[in-house]
Amino acid sequence: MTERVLIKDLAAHEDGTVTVSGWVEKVRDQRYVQFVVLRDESGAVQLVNGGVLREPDPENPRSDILVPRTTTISELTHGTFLTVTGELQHNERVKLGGVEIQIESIEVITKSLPDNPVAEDSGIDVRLDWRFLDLRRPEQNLVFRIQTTFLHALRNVWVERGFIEIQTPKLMASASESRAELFEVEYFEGKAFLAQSPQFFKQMAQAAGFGGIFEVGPAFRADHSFTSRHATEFTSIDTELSWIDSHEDVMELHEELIVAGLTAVREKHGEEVQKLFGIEITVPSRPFPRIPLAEAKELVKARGYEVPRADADMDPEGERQIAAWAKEEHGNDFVFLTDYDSSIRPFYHMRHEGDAHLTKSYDLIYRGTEISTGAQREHRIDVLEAQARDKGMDPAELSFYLDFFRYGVPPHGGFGMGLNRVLMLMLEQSSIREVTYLFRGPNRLLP
Ligand code: AMO
Repeated sequence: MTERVLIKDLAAHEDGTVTVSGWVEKVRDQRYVQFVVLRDESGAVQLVNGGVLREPDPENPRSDILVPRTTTISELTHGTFLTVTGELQHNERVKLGGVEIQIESIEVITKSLPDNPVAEDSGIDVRLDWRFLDLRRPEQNLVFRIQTTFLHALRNVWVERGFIEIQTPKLMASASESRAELFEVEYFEGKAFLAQSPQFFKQMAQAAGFGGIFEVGPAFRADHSFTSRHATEFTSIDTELSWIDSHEDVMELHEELIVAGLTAVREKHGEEVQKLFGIEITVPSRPFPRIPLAEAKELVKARGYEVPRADADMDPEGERQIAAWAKEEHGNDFVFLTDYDSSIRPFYHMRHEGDAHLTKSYDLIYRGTEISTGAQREHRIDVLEAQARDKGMDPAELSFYLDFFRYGVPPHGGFGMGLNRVLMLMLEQSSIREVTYLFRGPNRLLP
């Protein structure tokens, strides 16, 4: 492979011959000097042709100060991919990184069509149509380096705790969450459904004796909505663990993972995030505030907002209000809403012993938006079957799942967390479209 220097490393590199590769961002073609701004995945640098002293040519007295302009440079189009070798020079007067490269040779690897379809002020739809061009922007590149760091930090926690990573099937014979948001696909002579969550299979790992497990994978929801936080396909971070006493144990693991992820992002990318997004990565202190849903609704009411339906989940404005309360009272961007009413929770959530209307479950709110649902699961088959019937479900349809509970299963619980929502909120972006590699929504299946 060609010895290529990443542009971000040029400032620390000693003067001398270097080779860099990247995309042409700008060409300034002057009478005696040509400038090219070249960008790679790590940064941008100025390339110069001309304006340097050379050995005088006795035949041509002016050649001592002028290097000929080249049409190779004049004709470079935005986005053309080059490899350039030249003389690296540190020069404080160069605004772009304090270095420049005097071009010695240029190799045009691939030319770009001259009209860039993505302009600085292009709207999100144009940017998503041309996502590969949009992703060349340094802040977009940073999003995915942050995602890598965040997931790596989570994996470290799981691996240190001895959790096993699993990959569960995304083609299923039944729904895994609500029937309403289910994608049905043709499956040979029959039909299949796209997995809405690995819920059943992560619980199966508990019956299989895996103990702690995790999965980071796609989840599908036929959600015909166009909000900033819904996609039809998203990345779900899932974990499940055995031997818990209650949903409190799940919340503790959840906190540990969030703090590890944000700490790693802050340490590795904090400065760059400050520079490119103008924001701080903040790490929450533990424990995050916890508040039962019913109390949260009262608190929100006292703040002057009434959640429209008392028997329903918190609505988006309610979530914003409770987040404002958590920030004001506890200085925390995160808050757990706990003990949801069983009428608004799935059949597999365990209910409280003394009060069967309340579940041992929670949602985690980050900066006013739900990022997670978690719970202790019901592991007693008779209770589980009764809860399924209670929800109007036919236990026969769920027999493959219910069988997990007929042969001995430890008490367990877990959570699912939307990766795209976490990134959107962490980086204070207006939509998950900005932080999803390739967004999928009701109107978008391309590229
Ligand atoms: P739930 O349905 O609440 O719970 O989903 C968990 C988390 O997944 C994310 N999410 C979405 N993100 C983007 N677009 C969507 N359409 C979308 N739908 C959900 C959210 C949400 O909080 N099986 C349970 C989890 C569990 O109990 O382990 C479940 O799927 O961030």
